[in-house]
Amino acid sequence: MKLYCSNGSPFARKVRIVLAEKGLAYEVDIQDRLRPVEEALGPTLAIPVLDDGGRRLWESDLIVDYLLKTYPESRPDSPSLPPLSPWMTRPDRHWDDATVLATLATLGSSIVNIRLMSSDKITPENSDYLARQRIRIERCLDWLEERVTDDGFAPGWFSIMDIAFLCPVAFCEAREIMPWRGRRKLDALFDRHRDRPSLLATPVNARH
Ligand SMILES: N[C@@H](CCC(=O)N[C@@H](CS)C(=O)NCC(=O)O)C(=O)O
Repeated sequence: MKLYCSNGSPFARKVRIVLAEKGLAYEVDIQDRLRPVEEALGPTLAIPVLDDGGRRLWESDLIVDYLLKTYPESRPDSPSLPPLSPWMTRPDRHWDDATVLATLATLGSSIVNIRLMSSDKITPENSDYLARQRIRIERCLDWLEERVTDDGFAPGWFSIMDIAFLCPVAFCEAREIMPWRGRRKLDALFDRHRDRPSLLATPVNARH
C-alpha cells in the first residue's frame, strides 16, 4: 500500500490516523509542496491518493471508507481508549452522521483554502470570498458544537467524525490560520484526544 500526501495536509492525516489505528503498514510519498500539475496522481490534482495493489483511490473520506471495509481488523493501542469506529456513520444514524461528515469536509476545505491562497497574498482581509470562507468556518463550528456530545460525535467510539474534526482544526492552529477555539464541547474533544498514539504518530509538520 502506498499513500501519496503532502506535509501537514489535514486530509492526508485523517487517512494516516486510520492506517495507524489499524496498524497497517504502508509506504509514504510525502512532499513539502503542492505537486506540479504534470505530477498529479489523479484528475482532482489533490492528495491524499492511496494505491493499494494497483487500485488507486482519492478523496480522503472515500479512502477511509475503503480502509474500514477492506481491513476491518482493528489493533487497539490500549483497552482504556475508545476504539476506532468500524464505520463512517452509525447504521441507525446514517443521515445525521453523513451530514456531520459533509460539514466537516467543508470546514476542512475552507481552512485549507485560506492557507493555500495566502501563498498568493490573498487573505480574508483583501478578498470578499475568503472573508466568506472564514464566516463559513465559524458557522460550521457553531453547528458542530450543537451536535457534538460531551463524548464526541459518536459516544463510546473514536469515530471518523472525531478524526475529521481533529485534523483540520489542528492544522488551523499549527498554521495560525485563524482562532477556532471557544466552543466548550469541541474544545474538550480536541484536548481529550491530543495524546492518543495515532495522533502523536502523525504530527502536523512544519510546512503545508
Ligand atoms: N476533498 C479532498 C481535499 C483534498 C485537498 O484539498 N488536498 C490538498 C492538500 S491539503 C491538495 O492536494 N490540493 C491540491 C490542489 O488544490 O490542487 C479530500 O478529502 O481528500
